[in-house]
Amino acid sequence: MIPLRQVWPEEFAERYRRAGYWRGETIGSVLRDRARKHPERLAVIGGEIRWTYGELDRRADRLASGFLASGLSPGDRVIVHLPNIPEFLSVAFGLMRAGLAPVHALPAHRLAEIGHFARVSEAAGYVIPDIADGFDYRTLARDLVREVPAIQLVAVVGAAAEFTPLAAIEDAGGPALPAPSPSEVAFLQISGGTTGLSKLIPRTHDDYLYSFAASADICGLDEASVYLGVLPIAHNFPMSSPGTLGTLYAGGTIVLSRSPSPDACFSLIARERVTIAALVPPLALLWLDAARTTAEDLSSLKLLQVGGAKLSAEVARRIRPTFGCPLQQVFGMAEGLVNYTRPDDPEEVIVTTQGRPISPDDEVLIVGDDGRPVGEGETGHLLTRGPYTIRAYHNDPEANARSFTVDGFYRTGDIVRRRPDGNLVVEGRANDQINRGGEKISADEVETHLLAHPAIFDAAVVSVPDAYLGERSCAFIIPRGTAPKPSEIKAWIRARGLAAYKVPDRVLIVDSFHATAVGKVSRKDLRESLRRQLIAEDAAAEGKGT
Ligand code: OOB
Repeated sequence: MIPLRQVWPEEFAERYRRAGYWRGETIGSVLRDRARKHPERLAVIGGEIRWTYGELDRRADRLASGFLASGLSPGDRVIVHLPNIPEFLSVAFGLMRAGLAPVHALPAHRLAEIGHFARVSEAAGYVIPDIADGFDYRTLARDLVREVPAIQLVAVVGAAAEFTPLAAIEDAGGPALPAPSPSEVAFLQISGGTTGLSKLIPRTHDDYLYSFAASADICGLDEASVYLGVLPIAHNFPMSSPGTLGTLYAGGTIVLSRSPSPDACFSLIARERVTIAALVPPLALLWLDAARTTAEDLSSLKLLQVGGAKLSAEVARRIRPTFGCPLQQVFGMAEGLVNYTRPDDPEEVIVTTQGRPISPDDEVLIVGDDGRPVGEGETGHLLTRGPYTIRAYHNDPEANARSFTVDGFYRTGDIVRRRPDGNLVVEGRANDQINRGGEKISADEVETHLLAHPAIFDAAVVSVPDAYLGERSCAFIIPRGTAPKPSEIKAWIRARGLAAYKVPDRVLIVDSFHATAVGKVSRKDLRESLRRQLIAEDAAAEGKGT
């Protein structure tokens, strides 16, 4: 088994320790400490469940012992594939306390993605709900264990069928817990995926704890804070920016919503007096619309965060007047660097920028295509290095060679400029990642699955601007023989076991790629050319009123 590692050169590690960023504590110890201080305070609310700090802490301990008693050993990886339920937290803390590394999959992921995570992480366990959002995760587990026999434990929240009920693991008892080291990898996050499949991101206790603790400070969280988990809490944004972990760090209360809809969330905000919530831009639009006519009392909100994709200034401007609290733009990545506008920034900064880094030791480098730093205020590629930005992906030497400079800077793939006041403005992306309302799609990955279709000769997946999602995906298909229907092509992608958000929104059957596009030396140029052509054609069609 390839060990999990995330190592900074000693001079950096020393600097981060000396500055007090890395405190030599584990994520599990944060919960332990808060549970000792205020065991009776509410830690997490979800559905019918209301767990105090003491209760969450006890459940995490029991699960930690139980996982080890079930045959897993410290160092093993366990894919956590849970929706926004309190058990997500007891499982994640339980695994980390046992020295087992959670691999945080998103609820939308299906067999193609989960199988990939399982293989690359060499996972030994898989934790699922029975049924969530109408999908039976046990069928996915059956397919997974057939494909990846190394999975020895499938734990189910709810009706377990032939698998192991989580409740049984919690009651199993087990050995004394190991003491994970703060510089060890605590868990694996999933990258958005640029060239091909998602990479796995090993995060250490030291680096991650710093990122959510500092985020909690920046967002002014304290014991009175009530955080609404709207986006899937496995994602880095709602997990650590400041998210669920930042809330526990501050001693606040987490409220979990199973649905991001304004109906469900507004009544939770009113009932639990929610103070902070994190959204992606399309959700912010929905919430803005619904807030105009809602009967619910939203006056407890103190901060509304929006991130994951670019928020337009027009929409940003409407947040404060509508919700009566400041907007916070959040521009981050699972690999590390997170930028925030600060709650007391001038409105112009909040509305038109994506904020500035968490840490004084976040190094931000903006370079041109030639790799040299651009002039002050000019647009270029964002590279970054810092106390919570990784130096390497797990077990992927090629991606590492591509994604990191020899000096250890992470190439974010984002095109940005920095204003004189230090705030960053995101101008676009350099590579072929489609950002569909915060959900990231690799054009490469979808093309690979399209090309596996017997009636597809060639395929190119591009992003097209979309008023609601920011970007949508469009697949250009050159058929082999009789062209399949667009609906068949979409069904094909689903049947390949890909997450639904990766199904192309639009499928265009073409005889050949446009004259201007053929002969392009790279796929990247081909996609860009097709994208421009499509945008021009759509604009022309709109002009004609069709
Ligand atoms: C967050 O993390 P990921 O890993 O799903 O995606 C990272 C990418 C960034 O490289 C950038 O391309 C895009 O998502 N992005 C934004 C953005 N926030 C993220 N693009 C424009 N404006 C923004 N505000 O998405 C993530 C992780 C932690 C906190 C917030 C978001």
